[in-house]
Amino acid sequence: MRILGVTFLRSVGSMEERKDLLLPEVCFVGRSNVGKSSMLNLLTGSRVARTSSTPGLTRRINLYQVIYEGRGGKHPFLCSDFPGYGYARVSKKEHAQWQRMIEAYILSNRHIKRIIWLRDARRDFDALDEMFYEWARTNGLPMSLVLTKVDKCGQGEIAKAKVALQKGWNILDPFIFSSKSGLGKTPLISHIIESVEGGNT
Ligand SMILES: Nc1nc2c(ncn2[C@@H]2O[C@H](COP(=O)(O)OP(=O)(O)O)[C@@H](O)[C@H]2O)c(=O)[nH]1
Ligand SMILES: [Mg+2]
Repeated sequence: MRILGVTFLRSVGSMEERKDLLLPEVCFVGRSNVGKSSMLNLLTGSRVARTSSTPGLTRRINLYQVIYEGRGGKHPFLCSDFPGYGYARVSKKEHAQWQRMIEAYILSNRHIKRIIWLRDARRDFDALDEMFYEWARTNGLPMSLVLTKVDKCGQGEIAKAKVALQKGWNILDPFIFSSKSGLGKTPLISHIIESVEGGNT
């Protein structure tokens, strides 16, 4: 299973603006600055997504077409890079707008095969993470958790983060990932392609 190429398609603010694209979709969501764009670049071996050390700039959902080779040959899927939540300088009102847009997009989108939820391996859950996780769970969304930036962690820290997730949230076996070192790239690509090839839509 491999990824062969990627191209940027468009930025959208609603499902309406993407409904002509009849492709299975995988969403990358998480806090601002957690490493969503870097992950997309690493997984696709490209520099297609803009990464930034200044968080909070993306307001729309960036759609990319990814070509992969799976069991059934070569096919495209959509990868959506979501605007991040939890950016400190965003007002309550702006956050509410973000939430409405994301919720409407996800709930009205029948093409979604998986939501890849990125979290910094070193951070504990806060109110926003909790809200997002509970919302996704309540709506029965197919979601996988990726702990990012593990190049900054020791083995002990990763193990501790896993235990906390299991105890506090009943989340088992998150993916361990680093865009910097490339750790976890192969299993994550396999997981994404398997999600695209299986399940709903
Ligand atoms: N050390 C380390 N830094 C990372 C990693 N992934 C992203 N970053 C850095 O974190 C910042 C935000 O990354 P970006 O991909 O733009 O995050 P996004 O806002 O979620 O799209 C950038 O400065 C990246 O270089 C990682 O795995 N390890
Ligand atoms: Mg980004």
